[in-house]
Amino acid sequence: MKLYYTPGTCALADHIALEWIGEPFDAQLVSREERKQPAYLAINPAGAVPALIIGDWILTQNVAILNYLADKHPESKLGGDGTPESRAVVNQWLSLVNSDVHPLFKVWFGSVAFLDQDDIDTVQANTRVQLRTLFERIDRQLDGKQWVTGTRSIVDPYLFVVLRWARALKVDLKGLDHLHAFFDRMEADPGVRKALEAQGLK
Ligand SMILES: N[C@@H](CCC(=O)N[C@@H](CS)C(=O)NCC(=O)O)C(=O)O
Repeated sequence: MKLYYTPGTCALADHIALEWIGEPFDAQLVSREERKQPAYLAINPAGAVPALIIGDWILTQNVAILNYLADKHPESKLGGDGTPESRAVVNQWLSLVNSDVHPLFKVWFGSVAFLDQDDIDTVQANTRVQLRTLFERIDRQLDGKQWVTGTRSIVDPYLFVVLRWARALKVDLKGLDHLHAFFDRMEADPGVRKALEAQGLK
């Protein structure tokens, strides 16, 4: 099994999940430039990471990969406790991170490519507000919990990744103490540390 990643991207979520699961895998670094080259486009025509190769099967899209890993390893309980309800809750929060939080960063970075500075400032200010609102919701969910759904799941590494981005961009996370405590716990987690070190981020 081979995971294609660019350091610090959303592929870090899969990297952490693989460390938690403990199945042997190769981590293959792909640079920004390499993502646009024919060799990588043959793996993922979108030129994006993550991509997971299992034998001669290629799987792309972060939530598909995370769900596949959880389903392949039910003993990890990263997809819930086996009930449809717990699975639905995992997917509910996974969707929030993947479909609501993550795309705001695409807007943030994408704006730089085609807008003038005034418009970039407006877009980014608006994006900060929307991110704050979403992180407030996740902070409330984490009240009294170590993990987003109550037990460790594939949601947590993806949340950790977008939180790293938010902190790097100095999104206002003031007072979101459950979120900060979650981030600190994740940073101290052995599997997370191993993935961060492997990606040269520690
Ligand atoms: N919908 C894709 C998006 C993946 C994605 O946005 N990957 C980013 C890194 S976090 C990337 O490789 N972007 C490069 C590009 O799209 O050109 C997924 O969820 O896997």
